[in-house]
Amino acid sequence: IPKPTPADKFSFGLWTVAYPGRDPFGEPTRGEMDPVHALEKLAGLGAYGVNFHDDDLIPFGSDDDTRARIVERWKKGLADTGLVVTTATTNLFTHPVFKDGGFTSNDRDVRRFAIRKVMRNIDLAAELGAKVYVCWGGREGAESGAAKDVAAALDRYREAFDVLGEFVHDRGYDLRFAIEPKPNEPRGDILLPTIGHALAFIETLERSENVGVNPEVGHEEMAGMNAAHGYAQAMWHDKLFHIDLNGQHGPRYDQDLRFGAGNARGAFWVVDALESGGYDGPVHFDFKTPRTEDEEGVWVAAAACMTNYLVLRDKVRAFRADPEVQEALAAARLPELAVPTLDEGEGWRELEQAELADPDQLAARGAAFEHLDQLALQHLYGVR
Ligand code: 3MF
Ligand code: MG
Ligand code: MG
Ligand code: MG
Repeated sequence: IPKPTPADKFSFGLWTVAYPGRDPFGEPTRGEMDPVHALEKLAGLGAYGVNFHDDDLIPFGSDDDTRARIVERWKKGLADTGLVVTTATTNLFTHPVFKDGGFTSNDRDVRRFAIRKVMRNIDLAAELGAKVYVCWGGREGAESGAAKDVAAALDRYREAFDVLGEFVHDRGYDLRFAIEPKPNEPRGDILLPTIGHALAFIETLERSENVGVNPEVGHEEMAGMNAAHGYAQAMWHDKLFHIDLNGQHGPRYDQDLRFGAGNARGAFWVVDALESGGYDGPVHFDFKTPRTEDEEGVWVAAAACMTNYLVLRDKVRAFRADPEVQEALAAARLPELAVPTLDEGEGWRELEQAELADPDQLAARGAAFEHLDQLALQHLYGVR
């Protein structure tokens, strides 16, 4: 069983390992976790980095002295463990003030408060060396129809990113934003529900080059989407700035299982997409240990996220290197898909005159995809 090392660049949200097991139907089953204890345990397991919401570290409403003390202790914990702050984010969902969202709340005073909350944590993120600032708009949405004017809400969403982009630029921070799409939960319907919605929205921003996406496997699968295809398209747009890996069993509530649990076949293709697409950012996990587990179970699950990534990475590499797979890829015409459809210098006029193949003959050609896919499954199942 492969062992993670910092060179693998695995990172965890502080909120993931510290999740105490609260759900809409039940009280927490585990106690609070000291953030510095989380650093020590994660470093011991071979992780590289951490990511945190402002409120994960500094309880909402802390006075300045408390805040300064917490930050100093956190910095010492980072120095002692060698963990890197890869990413930071803002909690714009827990406090009741955000019940109708942060950037898109109908209440203008809430929106102003939300942007300031983000600015304050960006200052801390930059100080700690984070390179990506994640924005998950979990409360930006609605449960009912007329309550949200989607066009006006998107105007306000854009306004927030434009002013925050200006803030980062004027402060001279080396920090990029990554929007995290999610279809629903905790709102009935969340704005920017998929990778595609987010990518289209980003193009409307003033500093769009500084904004990408942070897709989460489970969020895509909740919407019935193919997560690997989503990651691949985000990379095609040069917009895959960060990733949230976890596990999910199809369209249902957000399970946040450890990576590799849930849709194992989907996880294989996610790792393949990331590896073959050249993703080189932190390999970040956003999972929640089920509330059946005690703290021991939390570390089992955290370690398993990394183990499962490494196992799948070995499997996708073996799959890609397998000579029979290469033959099967050729038989399935993958190299041909990489060839432009029109010849060099050819345009629609030449195509209009060109001699075409006979459609009945084309239709008779088998695609040979089943053999290729079976080879992939045999690698996944460990029989090749
Ligand atoms: C919720 C999430 C969030 C985001 C986090 C980072 C609490 O489903 O995935 O986790 O990942 O807010 O921005
Ligand atoms: Mg999530
Ligand atoms: Mg999730
Ligand atoms: Mg997430």
